[in-house]
Amino acid sequence: MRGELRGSPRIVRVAAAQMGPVQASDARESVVSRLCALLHNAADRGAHLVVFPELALTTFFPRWFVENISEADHYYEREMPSTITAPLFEAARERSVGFSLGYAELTAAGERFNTQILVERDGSIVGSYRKVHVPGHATHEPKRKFQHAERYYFQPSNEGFGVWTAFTGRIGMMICNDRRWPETYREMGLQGVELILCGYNTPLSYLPDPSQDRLAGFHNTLVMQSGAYQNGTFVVGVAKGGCEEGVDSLAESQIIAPSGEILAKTVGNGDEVVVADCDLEWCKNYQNTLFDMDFYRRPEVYTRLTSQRGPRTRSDGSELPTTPD
Ligand code: ING
Repeated sequence: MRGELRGSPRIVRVAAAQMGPVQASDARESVVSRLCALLHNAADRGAHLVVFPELALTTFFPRWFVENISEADHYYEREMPSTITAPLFEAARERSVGFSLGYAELTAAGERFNTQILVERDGSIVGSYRKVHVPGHATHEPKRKFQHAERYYFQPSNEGFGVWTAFTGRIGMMICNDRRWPETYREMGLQGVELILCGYNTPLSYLPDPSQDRLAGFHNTLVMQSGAYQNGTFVVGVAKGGCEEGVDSLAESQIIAPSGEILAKTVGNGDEVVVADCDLEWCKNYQNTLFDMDFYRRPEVYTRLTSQRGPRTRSDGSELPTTPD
């Protein structure tokens, strides 16, 4: 075990820039103005890096189903930046503040991803991440009060999880449902991640099991605190909250330390900035002791983690039929 604890500080002042709802009628220009105001607010408070929510530029359009998917094309970005989003990049350069932004991506090849980018303090795009764990459903489910048809509008990325060297450390990204899966954090933990940036749009009602609704906030913070602690990394979760097109969505954006402690948390469900000084050296206190992976992990024993998608046995021990991959 390496045992080395935190050395001279490597402080990144991070801002969680939570958004309130974006209604379907809200023009992108007005949304970009809100994002710029949030960035300036964060910059005024000395932030180096501003984290925005998932699908920050539009309303959460997977709540509706359209038979002809090209009717939804206007919700996607074909280029980043575009003339409409350029003001955000300009504001970032002007204030020497980096940011992470979630948006719907439509590639020249016609692929549709739920995407998040990392932009350095000079306005250059450092990296791009496409959502791996796509929740919800792929066909119209008319019985639902509202759809969650992400599997119709976005294809799951096969690119996995990246970690980039920027902002004096190792920065990773994940999007919304990704935060509920421990594999997400470990894949980045095994790349030495020190700060994971996550945007989310989470309705307060989970139609497949309403008994989970009262636990939406608890589950949100549970998974991010656990992921942070178990990988010795900071985690920043940023919501698009409030009542969006009649759907109440979780807010509770927060900045979490490698200890699992919450350093900052929003109190409203609208546009709101919270800031925390993240000393990336703090990660060493966990990554080089209790969670020294090179010393303690047993990948030779974890054979099921990548060879199986789901369990092979029922609760009575009988074998499940193997599903074709
Ligand atoms: N949203 C959800 C999330 O994982 C969901 C999926 C919806 C979970 C409703 C619980 C309740 O937070 C996205 N966008 O992944």
